Amino acid sequence: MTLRLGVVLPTYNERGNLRSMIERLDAALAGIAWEAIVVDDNSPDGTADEARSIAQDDPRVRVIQRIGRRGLSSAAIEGMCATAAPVVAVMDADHQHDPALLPGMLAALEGGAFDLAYASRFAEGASTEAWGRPDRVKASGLANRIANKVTGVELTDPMSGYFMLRSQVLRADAHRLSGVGFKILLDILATVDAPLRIKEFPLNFAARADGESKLDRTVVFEFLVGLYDKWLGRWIPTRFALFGTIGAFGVVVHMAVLALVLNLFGASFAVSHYPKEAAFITGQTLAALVAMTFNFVLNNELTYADKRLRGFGPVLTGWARFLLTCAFGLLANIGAATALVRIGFNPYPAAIVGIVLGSVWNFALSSKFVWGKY
Ligand SMILES: Nc1nc2c(ncn2[C@@H]2O[C@H](COP(=O)(O)OP(=O)(O)O)[C@@H](O)[C@H]2O)c(=O)[nH]1
Ligand SMILES: [Mg+2]
Repeated sequence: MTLRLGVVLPTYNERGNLRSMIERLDAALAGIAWEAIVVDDNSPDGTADEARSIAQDDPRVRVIQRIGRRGLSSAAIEGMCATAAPVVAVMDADHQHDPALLPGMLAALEGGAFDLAYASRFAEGASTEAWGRPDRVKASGLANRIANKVTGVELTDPMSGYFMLRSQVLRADAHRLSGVGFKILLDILATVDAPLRIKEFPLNFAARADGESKLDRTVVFEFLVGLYDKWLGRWIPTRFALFGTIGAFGVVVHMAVLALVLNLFGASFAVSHYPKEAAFITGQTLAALVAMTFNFVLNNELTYADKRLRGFGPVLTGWARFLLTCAFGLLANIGAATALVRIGFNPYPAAIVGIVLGSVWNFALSSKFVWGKY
């Protein structure tokens, strides 16, 4: 039997869902030669081991275990490139996507009338009741409306994570996909130039079987980041843009804390010999600490959401490393700006150069030293 369909299952902590998921694929795809590719980002719950254990008895199941990487989109892309099947599908491993739709989707593609089939949570006849998450339904609805505006493709659910297309179409443009975030279908729609003939399948979106959602908190944020990455990311890398934006907010925080200290405690320093300086030094130090902590927390939550430090120990170490990085960044900033002023630059542009240099330094170093592997 010639292989007809590859099913990519990106997983993160789905150990408890995997075996029954493969059983359901087997039942739904009776009579079709298929394989499943589990792309696991080294889940701490041992999902990859579970996948290998299933694969020992069922060689149609294959495993890609990625080390030190996170991300649904890039996992899906790598899985889709790893199959020899002419048609490839991507679906969640948590039973929210009904495998019974697969044969119909495959028939639509193999019949030649369509290039892409996908399951919509919001099409006529679909439902999201069983999901039990009205908040997520709302967020997805909003994101879908924006997505339709910017891609110009009118779909009821471009944010769907359940779709199928010819592997060749995917591979032809795989190098141009952004691979950031989790909206892989949207990424494909916005990237592939050839007009795609799309068939929609209404989906009864189920509740997740076992475990918890990885994407709950960040849906709308990740969506916006994905859009940015698609349109501006090639000029200013997405992470740096986030880092810089948070840094700018950090400056505001710094000024607020400084003003607070000067206003509240400025007077009580009047007894000392150098009243103004003492208040200022205290305020400036406190403000810098608060601003750096603010930046650290926000970068940990947003810029590096995929590598987020968790737990008391790792967060504390990360925070200390971030402060250290910023201290060196400040030296680079002041050093460069001073050097420019010495050779006759106007102080303000010199200050800007210093700030940019310090930020690049902070970004480069913290990405390795705080959130990377050092
Ligand atoms: N490889 C990989 N899979 C992921 C990642 N995040 C989520 N997934 C998987 O992608 C699918 C959808 O994620 P889920 O948390 O259920 O998101 P939700 O359905 O939007 O709440 C599930 O099979 C997850 O295990 C990731 O960073 N890497
Ligand atoms: Mg899910």
